[in-house]
Amino acid sequence: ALLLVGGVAGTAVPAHAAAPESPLRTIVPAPVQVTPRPGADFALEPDAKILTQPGSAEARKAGEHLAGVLRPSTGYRLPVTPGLVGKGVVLLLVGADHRVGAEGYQLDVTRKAVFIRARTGAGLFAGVQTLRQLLPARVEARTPQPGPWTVPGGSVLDYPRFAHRGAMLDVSRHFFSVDEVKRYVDQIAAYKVNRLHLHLSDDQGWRIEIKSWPRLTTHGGSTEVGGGPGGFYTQEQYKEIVAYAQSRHITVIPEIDMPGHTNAALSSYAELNCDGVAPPLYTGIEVGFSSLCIDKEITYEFVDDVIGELAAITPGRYIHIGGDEAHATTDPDYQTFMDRVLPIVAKHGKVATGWHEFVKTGPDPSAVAQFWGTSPEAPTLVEAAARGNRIVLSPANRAYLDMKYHKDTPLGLSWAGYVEVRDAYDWNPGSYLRGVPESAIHGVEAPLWSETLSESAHIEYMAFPRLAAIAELGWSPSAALGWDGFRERLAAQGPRWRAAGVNFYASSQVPWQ
Ligand code: TNX
Repeated sequence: ALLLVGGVAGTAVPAHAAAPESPLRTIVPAPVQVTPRPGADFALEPDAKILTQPGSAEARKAGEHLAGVLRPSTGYRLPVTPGLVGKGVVLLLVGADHRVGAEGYQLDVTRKAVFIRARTGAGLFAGVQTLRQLLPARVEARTPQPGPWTVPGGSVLDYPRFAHRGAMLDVSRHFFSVDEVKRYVDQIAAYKVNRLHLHLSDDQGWRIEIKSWPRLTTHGGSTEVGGGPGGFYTQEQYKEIVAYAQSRHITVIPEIDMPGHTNAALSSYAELNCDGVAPPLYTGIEVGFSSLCIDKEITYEFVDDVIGELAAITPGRYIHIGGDEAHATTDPDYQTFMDRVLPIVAKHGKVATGWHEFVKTGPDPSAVAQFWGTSPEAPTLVEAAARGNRIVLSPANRAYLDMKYHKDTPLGLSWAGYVEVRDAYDWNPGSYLRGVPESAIHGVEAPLWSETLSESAHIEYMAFPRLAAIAELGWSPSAALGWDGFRERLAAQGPRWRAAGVNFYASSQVPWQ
């Protein structure tokens, strides 16, 4: 069977050689290489099996995930069993081209079977996401749909351009439940996003249980923007989110925003304030008014406890320390603060990442800076890149999912302008920052701030379709990018989102199917 797979690779021809309506042409993010093979369509039938590499728990997990997607809509049994040969979908951890690396895959569709080969579970999972998009859109429905379930004949060779393909969710301005976060995890995983940055603290709410400082959540988590009840994750619930994301090959990056954006903490503990007086809870949307007390030793005991507890329940290597909009902290104080806090992150075995302001303090080269500016002229980032720091790009006028699409968008903000789908898509992360080489770019991330958003339908309206645009910039090779192609590929996602019940914004820039 393996020889057969190797033998059907065929001559690489571009995706547009496929029939105009073929889903091979509309995969998002665009794959590295697509080779249509007319006449070799595969039909998934009621007795199909999902065969996984014998002895591989990772292949089995990818198989179970695929079965979980396919069973509700097809109504088929789709047993997941170890094996290499049979009618159905075969997931293999042998025989993949070395180019697929740690997250890529090869997918081969023949008349007898669909083969997905990778070198890791993450690669198989990515291949499974592509296979979903090769099936009819109604496969995304959660109730039984009519067949046939045809996959177009051909091959895909695919792997990511950047290591970091992130989505950020602000659970502080409005709290989102564990189930709401999981729903978003599933939606972003379909576009090969591999990082979920959770903005866990801000002026309006502290959302993660810290056992040594319990009032952070009992008091600091008790409200949100607009005065609603807020909420927080217990450490067990946080671990549940982390594990759920991990099962989708997404690493959680938790953020504790400091030294600004800390009113919820300052309100919870009077001793964290320079004047010893706890301010009231805050439910507005102004920024830049709060600061931890830089000169008090208890500030660093607090940070040590918080980072320590968070590091212990976070398997990923990064902790995000915020650092943005510290307008209530003087420059020398900001420097003092970062000089104390960055070693605390390292002491707990983690690598620091933060909003780009913090690189002006000269962190060690392992630190990753998240750029959120609106101008490609950013001297402090040129210097940081020259010192060896890597950069995640989230330019607000491109990648901010909370910006309105246009003046009448009912949700969102507009301080960075309106961000239509084309604005979100039409830029090149490799050459965006003047004087920063592509080798310094760790990846891209789409932040979703929640001042105006309080439920999943709001998240979806702002994230889709723009999240798919940022995901493609993070994954696809620059040769595959281009607005004209993207809007066609995006158009094919519409029926998928409708079938899945995703409340997307049907931009007039896209010729929706
Ligand atoms: C700026 S971007 C902020 C956030 C706001 C966001 C709203 C950044 C690092 N800070 O505090 O929520 O704008 O778009």
